[in-house]
Amino acid sequence: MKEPLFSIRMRAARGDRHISGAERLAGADCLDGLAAGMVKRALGHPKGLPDSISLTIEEIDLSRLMRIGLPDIRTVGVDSVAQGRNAALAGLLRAGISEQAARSAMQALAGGAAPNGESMRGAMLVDALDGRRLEFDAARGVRVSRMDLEERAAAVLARELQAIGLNNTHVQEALVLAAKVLHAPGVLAELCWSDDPDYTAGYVAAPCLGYVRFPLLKPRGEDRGGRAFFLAPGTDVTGLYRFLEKQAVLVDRVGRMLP
Ligand code: PML
Ligand code: MG
Ligand code: MG
Ligand code: MG
Repeated sequence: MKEPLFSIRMRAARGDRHISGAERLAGADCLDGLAAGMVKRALGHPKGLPDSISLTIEEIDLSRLMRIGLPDIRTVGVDSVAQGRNAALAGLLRAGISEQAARSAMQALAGGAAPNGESMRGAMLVDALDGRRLEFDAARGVRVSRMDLEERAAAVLARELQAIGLNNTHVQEALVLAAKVLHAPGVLAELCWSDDPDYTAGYVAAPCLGYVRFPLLKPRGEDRGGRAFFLAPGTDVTGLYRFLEKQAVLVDRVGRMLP
């Protein structure tokens, strides 16, 4: 990527309802095209028309850029939402999350984890043992920011996802986000299902599991969804916010596509 490197990010909302967000890292010559694409994406979102779209562009300190790889990716076929959620629960238990914490996070995602009963802008933070919510602001949560795929890795990923019929923006972006989250200090696992009404898939990611997808974690038409990051008890939450929101991360290699 060309230097200097910039973080460009978009957030779209209608009132206190989160509509859409996007994150990229890019050289100056790409910023106008990316900005136009992000505005178009915000205006065409299935959650409806936003009444505000924020775009932020900031130069990255390259001396502090961190390079990481993507987790391995696997899809577990399920026939129903109940089966999908049970399989996701089993994955979280294998990753060392307590049943109480896993169930309460799922219940929160299903019921709208923000105080207004809708999806949060960012992710919830959940104590992996007792299930307590640890984010500082329950409407906002923590937004994972300042990460992207390096160009060569993006080309390899697109080719490999294409071969298994999964080359879409949801999967690509979720993989990059999960990669950063799995490198965050104190995070033991992540649970996500989409807040987009027409996208029913989600995943559990953990260092011991990789990125495990479930095609059905919520009913079609449902727009409540989001992310929960499970934290080892005693995690420095302020430090974790700093890492997730501020540390620039470039993903420069892909994981394996597992059967
Ligand atoms: C989102 O884009 O709203 C999150 C999508 C999570 C699942 C992506 C996948 O299909 O692996
Ligand atoms: Mg999104
Ligand atoms: Mg995540
Ligand atoms: Mg979404």
